[in-house]
Amino acid sequence: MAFKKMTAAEAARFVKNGDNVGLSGFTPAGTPKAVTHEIGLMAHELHEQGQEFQISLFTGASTGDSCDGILAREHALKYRAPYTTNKDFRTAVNNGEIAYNDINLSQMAQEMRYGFYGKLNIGIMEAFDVSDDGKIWVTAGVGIAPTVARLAEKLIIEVNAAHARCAKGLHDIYEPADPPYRREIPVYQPSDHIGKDYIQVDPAKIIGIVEVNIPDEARGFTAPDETTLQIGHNVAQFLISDLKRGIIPSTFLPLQSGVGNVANAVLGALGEDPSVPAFQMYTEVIQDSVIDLMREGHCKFGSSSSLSVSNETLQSVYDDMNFFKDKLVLRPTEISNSPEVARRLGLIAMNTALEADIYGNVNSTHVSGVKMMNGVGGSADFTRNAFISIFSCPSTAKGGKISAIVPMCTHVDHNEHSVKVLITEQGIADLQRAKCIIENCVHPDYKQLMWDYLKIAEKGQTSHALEKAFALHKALAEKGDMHLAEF
Ligand code: 0RQ
Repeated sequence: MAFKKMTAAEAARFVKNGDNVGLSGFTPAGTPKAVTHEIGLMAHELHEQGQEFQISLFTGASTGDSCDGILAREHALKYRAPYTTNKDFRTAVNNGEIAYNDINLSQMAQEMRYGFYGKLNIGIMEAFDVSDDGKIWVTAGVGIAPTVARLAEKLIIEVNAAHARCAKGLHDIYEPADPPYRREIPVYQPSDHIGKDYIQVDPAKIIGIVEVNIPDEARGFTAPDETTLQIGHNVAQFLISDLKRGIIPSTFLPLQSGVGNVANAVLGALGEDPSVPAFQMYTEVIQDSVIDLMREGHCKFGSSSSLSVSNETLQSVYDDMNFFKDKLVLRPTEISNSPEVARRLGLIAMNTALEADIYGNVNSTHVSGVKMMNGVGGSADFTRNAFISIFSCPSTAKGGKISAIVPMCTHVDHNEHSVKVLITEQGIADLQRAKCIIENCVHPDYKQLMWDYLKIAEKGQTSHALEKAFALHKALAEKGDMHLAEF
């Protein structure tokens, strides 16, 4: 390799106070780990010396503790986009310490190219190989890597030996032209390849290579329980019924699935149900359950921006590349989440709500309307453009003290115009009308409260009693339990 080799600590010193920094990867998959950790340590040192040090950070999606975690704890982040899941980051954002721009993931790369965020001073990429002429092969997640590679003034590459070279050929790197020159994105099937398997950069931009051997910081899932299994079963029932009615074509349609415990359980349930046909996925994250479904033949193909799987699963995929090579493709997020492609392919979008209201508006991000949970992620990219958009969640949270179905959402990420189906462990609400949602999705403990609310609501296209719409949230804030709401 013709490039200068350096330690992660040496590489971190190239990052200066006020810099805009971009990373490869999507979720901890494909995200550099060593240099960002060292940036955190450097921030600590500089702050102890009384010096200012904060950066603005741009990624494909969430990262691991070696990035968002340490940088939040060391007060090294001034601005961050577009999505994170880290607990310490969440605390810092909700304390008002970090300017967090929670934007639709499909828009991140193009907005950087449009110049909305200023110039990109430095890009840090995780790769499993780099050629002397500037070809970079990224690892288990792509995210905004092609745009970071092109826009960054300087590039640092973490070559991570934990990712086997046999992953070559798994990626499909394509960056659309910007308006007014953009043409269609020519993906007509989830398995279509439209680009190259590497990112080409001017090698002169690569200021250093950091050799590491660090596994991904995969998040563990809570094992499916009775509630999430029932939600999964209900989603499967809904899809089978729409197939039988001829609403969903008999060839079936590609599935998109969000992240988290609920999404993981739903996919598992779909795979176990023999009446659900073998399916393809066009999605942004492939979780462990999908890899199992591929081995079992339930999932025929997966297009994603990342393999957000446990390290054991990732290694097993790498070990079995002959089997997986023609069943997986990893794409930049603006392609995996492209609204144009989602609408063309007719995706069945399945995402998760924190709360939903009796009209089908969905809050996926803000607890009680104020505290950020994770972010909207790619859920809106798909929800607005899918063939059918399904949201699911347990009907209650926090041991039953919170009803996930409320009269009015305290924050709306997905509105009634896009959300077509709401599913809890209680049942399925296909038509987004108040009575149907209360009858089918609300937990029995909260049904009477909802009927009482409808009784006092002023009649209209969307009936509401505005002064009482947040009575359940008020009861939760004041008495710790939504059951104690009074109208
Ligand atoms: O809290 O962990 O303290 O117990 O929220 O809830 O039920 O474990 O659900 O892991 O599937 O996450 C919406 C957050 C769901 C996720 C969300 C509490 C609950 C628990 C988590 P604890 P569960 P999941 C593709 C698409 C937006 C991004 C997205 C998400 C915690 O799916 O971030 O979809 N989605 N991206 O107790 C207060 C309520 C609550 C509540 C649940 N009503 N009020 N707390 N909780 N409901 C992927 C990407 O974009 C990368």
